[in-house]
Amino acid sequence: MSRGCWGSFNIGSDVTYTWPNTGVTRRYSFDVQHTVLAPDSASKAMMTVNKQYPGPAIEANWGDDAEVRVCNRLTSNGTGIHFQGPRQLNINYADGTVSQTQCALAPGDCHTYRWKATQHGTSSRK
Ligand SMILES: [Cu+2]
Repeated sequence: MSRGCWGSFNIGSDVTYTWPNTGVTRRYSFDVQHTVLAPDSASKAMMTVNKQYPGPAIEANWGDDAEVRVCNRLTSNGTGIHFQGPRQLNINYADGTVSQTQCALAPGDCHTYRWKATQHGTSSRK
């Protein structure tokens, strides 16, 4: 419950250019694949991450590094993961927007996205 790990940082710190460096890396492995699920009671083929719907959450503390390995396990579609929310200052190559900041991952390809949680709070991805 202590915020002592933040050192001189606090909730009022300007997160535009400053953040703590915890030295902690949060690692995730995402397999994007077709899965038959029934979220509304009718079975249907869905594009999922790790056969889950909704997909897994990424959790990190302010100043942690995130490392997300994404593998395309689809049979015929290219894909990528766009991390809606985390700031991508000077690392837009890690933003995951297919056709804008990267080429799609072909079936069977994997890519590891790396970014730092430079802002605190909750965000969503799509
Ligand atoms: Cu976005």
